[in-house]
Amino acid sequence: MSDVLFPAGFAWGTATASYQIEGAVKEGGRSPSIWDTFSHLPGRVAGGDHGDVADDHYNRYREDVALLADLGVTHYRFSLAWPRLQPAGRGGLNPDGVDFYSRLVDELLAHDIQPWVTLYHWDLPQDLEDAGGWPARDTAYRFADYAAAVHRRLHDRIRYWTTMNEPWCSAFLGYASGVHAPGRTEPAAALAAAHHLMLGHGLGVQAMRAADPDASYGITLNLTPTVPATDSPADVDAARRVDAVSNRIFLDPILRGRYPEDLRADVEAVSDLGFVQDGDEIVTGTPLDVLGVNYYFRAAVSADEGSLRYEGAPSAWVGSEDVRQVGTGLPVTDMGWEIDPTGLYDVLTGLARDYDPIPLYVTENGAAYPDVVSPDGAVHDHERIAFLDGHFRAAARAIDDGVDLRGYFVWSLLDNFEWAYGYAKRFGLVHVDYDTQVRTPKDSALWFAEVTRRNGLRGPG
Ligand code: PNW
Repeated sequence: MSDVLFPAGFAWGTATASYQIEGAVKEGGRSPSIWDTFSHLPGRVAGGDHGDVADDHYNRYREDVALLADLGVTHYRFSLAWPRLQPAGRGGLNPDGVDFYSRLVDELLAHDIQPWVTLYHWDLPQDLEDAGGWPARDTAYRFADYAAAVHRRLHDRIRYWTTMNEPWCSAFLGYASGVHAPGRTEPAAALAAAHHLMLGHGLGVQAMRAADPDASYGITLNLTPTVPATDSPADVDAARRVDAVSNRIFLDPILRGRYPEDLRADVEAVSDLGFVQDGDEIVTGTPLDVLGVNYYFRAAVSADEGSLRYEGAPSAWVGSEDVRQVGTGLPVTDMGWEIDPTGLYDVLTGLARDYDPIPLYVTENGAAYPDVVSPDGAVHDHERIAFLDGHFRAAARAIDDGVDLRGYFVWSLLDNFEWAYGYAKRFGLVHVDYDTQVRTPKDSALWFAEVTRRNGLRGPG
C-alpha cells in the first residue's frame, strides 16, 4: 500500500490574521480599525464578541511560535495590522508596531519557520474608512504607500509578501451585504471597492518589487467553485453570473489584466464601472510570483427569489440579487458549509487550465467544529482530521494531474475571532480557552505534525 507523498520542498503551514488573534487593540500605539468599530456596534457580531483580547497573541507570540514548531511547519502565514504599523493610515510608521512584527519574525526564523505575510487582512485603519474607505480611489494609494514603507523595514527577513487577503470578502461582505466591517450596503460602492483593492494590490507589488526583485509577491483570493442547482437554463446562467462576480471579477483583472466582458454586462444596472480608469487594468495585472487560493466550499446556486447565506442581509452577489445558494445534501461543518474536497481539486485544476501558469499555494483551508476539551485533557476532533485528510488528498491528486501547487496552509493555528460569528466558531488546530488563554493542541494538531514530518499521508490516495 503506497502512501500519498507531496513534492520535496512542499510548504506546510498554518494561517492566522491580526485582528482575529492579536488582541491588545490599545497597546503599542495601535489605532482603531474598521473591525474595532464594527464589532462594538450592537447586533453586528454574534454574542457581542469583539477582538479586544482575542487570543492575546500580541503578548503570547513566543508561546504560539513554540506551538508552530511542535507542528513541524515550514512556513507560517500571518497578517500585519495596518493600524499597528501606520495608525493614521498615512504618514510615518509606528516604531512599536514595527518592533512587534520584527520580534515575531525573528522568533519564527529562530525556529526555522519562514514568515509569509499578508499586508491586509481586513483591518483598515478607521481614519481611512472615514475618508471614504475602499470605494474611494485614494485608499488604493494609501495601501501602496503602507506596503512600500513596511516592506522597506522588514524585507530583509521576509521573503513572501501577499498584498490582500480575500478582496471578495472586503468588497462584497463589507460594502454590499454589510455583514463584515464597515457594514455598508451599497452595491455600486462594493464594485468600486473591489477595483480599488486590486489597484492597491498592483501598485503595492510594483513598489515592493522595485525595492527587492528577489522576494516572492502575490495575492490571496477566496475561490468558490459555482455550479447550477439544476440544469435549467436559468440556473446555468445564475452559476455563470455568480462565478463572474465571485471569482473571475478578481482572477481576470489580476491574471489577465482585464475585466470579464460578461461581468460588465451583468452589473450594468448597478454600475458602469466608471471608476476603472485608463491603464488601471495594466496595474491590476502586474505580474505575480504566486497566487494564494483560499478554499472552503463549493456553491450550488439557483435563480430564485431570496438571497444567500446570511439570513436577512442583502445579497453579496451584486447584479445577481435574484440568485440564492442551495444545499446539495452533503455533510456540513459548524459554519454550515458543505464538505466537498473535490471542489478544491476543481479550483486548482481549473486555474491551471484557464490561466497562464503561476505557482499556486492553498493559503487557507480548514473547518470549524464545536470542539470541547475532554476530561482527559485532550480535544478529540476526528471530524477536522477527516476534513483535512480529504482535502490534502484532493490537493495531491491535483499535483499528480500537473498542477503547480507548492504549499498548503491550514486555517487556523488557533481558535480565534471568527468575524461576524465571534468566538463561537472554532477553526484552530489548537484549542483556546478564552477565560484563561490556555492553549491545548487538538488531536488534529498531533495528526498534522505527522503529516508535516512525513511530507504526506499514510495510505493510498
Ligand atoms: C476566510 N464566505 O473568510 C478568512 O480569510 C479568514 O479570516 C476566516 O476566518 C476564514 O476564511 C473562515 O471563515 C471567509 O462567506 C469568510 O464565502 C466568508 C466566506 C469565505 C471566507
